[in-house]
Amino acid sequence: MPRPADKPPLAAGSFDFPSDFLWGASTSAYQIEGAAAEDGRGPSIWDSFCKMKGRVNHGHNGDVACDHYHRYGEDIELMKDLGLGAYRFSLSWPRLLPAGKGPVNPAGLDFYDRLIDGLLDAGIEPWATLYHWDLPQGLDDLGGWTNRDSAGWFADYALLCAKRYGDRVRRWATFNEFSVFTLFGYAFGWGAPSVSDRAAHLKAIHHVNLAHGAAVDVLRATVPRALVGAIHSVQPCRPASPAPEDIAATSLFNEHWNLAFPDPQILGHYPPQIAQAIEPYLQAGDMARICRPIDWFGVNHYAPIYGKADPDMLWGFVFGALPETLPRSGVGWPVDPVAFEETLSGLTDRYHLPIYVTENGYGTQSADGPRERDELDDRGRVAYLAGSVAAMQRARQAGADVRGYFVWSLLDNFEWGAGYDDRFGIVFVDFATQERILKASARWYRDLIRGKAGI
Ligand code: IFM
Repeated sequence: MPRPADKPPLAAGSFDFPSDFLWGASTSAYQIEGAAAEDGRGPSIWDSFCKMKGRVNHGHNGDVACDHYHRYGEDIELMKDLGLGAYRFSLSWPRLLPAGKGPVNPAGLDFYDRLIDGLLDAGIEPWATLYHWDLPQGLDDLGGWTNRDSAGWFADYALLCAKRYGDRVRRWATFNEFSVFTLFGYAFGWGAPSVSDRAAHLKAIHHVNLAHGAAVDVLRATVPRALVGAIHSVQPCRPASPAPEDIAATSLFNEHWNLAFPDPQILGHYPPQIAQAIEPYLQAGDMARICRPIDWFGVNHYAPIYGKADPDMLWGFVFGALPETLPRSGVGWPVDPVAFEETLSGLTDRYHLPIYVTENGYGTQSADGPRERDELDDRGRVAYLAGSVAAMQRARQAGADVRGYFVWSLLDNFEWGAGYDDRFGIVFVDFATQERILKASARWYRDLIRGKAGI
């Protein structure tokens, strides 16, 4: 098995993607929209989480973020300038249904009309994600994803979106990164709604799976031409050491991170260790409700995970130390393009669906002040993205059915618990003035899309 360092890089200019390969960028509502208390938007669990002391760096929040709610026109112009074929955004459930269910917010509906129409006018295909972590607080008050009724709430929300936007939006994703928001929100307690409880976590996993299945049915029934998918965070899980306890912990970590959602949704069963634990929450017919045919697999990939045993953690696993030899991104994540290549090939073999890379990107950390300008010459990000595109090309050449790639992210934005310290954008955002400036990576991506950049 060749080690990462032994893989020859592709020669510059050996770029070999078909003309219909889709190049895009992704964002999410809470991370960029701002206007948190404007035009009738209701509170989400992330608004609440940000108010909890010490949970988000510097007490940052998404109240203003990139002010995309007001500046979406300027942002569409940026996308047009970059030559994006598609833009993946998420719809904000609390902006559309302020309490999560019940009365609809007309101003919220109008906002996404304007955004979608603007994208279409610019020749950019809108890809809508129904859920990127911003559960309405009103629903969390009723138990959120731990309440089995959440599947029905989500189906009703999906119906509202499908009816309103289905005439213009063909590409739909039910959820973004199922495993991340359930693990962080209900097991580790590091994200909203900040719970750490086994039963709550298992219920959340199962109900989110049921919600996915219900939404797929709603989308199909309402938008017959819809191409429906789901977006999973897939990162190879490797033990941080050869110790048997680290190997065992990492095997469970892998089931939770990589398999707990796509396996039941596509293969019709939970992975073995989770299947046992989830049994008490299963009702007759549930697996058929979850396993609904979908059209594409969305993969968000960044870096491999190194797992280790930790008896103090809820499930006995936690993130372990990275091998010393592995290069790291500006936020300390491993840089390992071969892991990406293997992930793409592995997904094709396991699920046999067309694949879209719906997130891939590189984080940097910058302090406030003039140092932020260093961000503009983001060579580390260019190298990472070029390495990813080359890995994707190798995977395609080996038979992986990868049809599109969305960089994370179009803009620097609210990076959850890291607040605004961590920047993933190819476009720099000066949060004091809301000025947008193309970084070197944005110019490189534009050239790549035009077929002018080497990888
Ligand atoms: O910013 C997040 C995004 O919301 C989900 N995927 C990972 C990104 C970087 O951490």
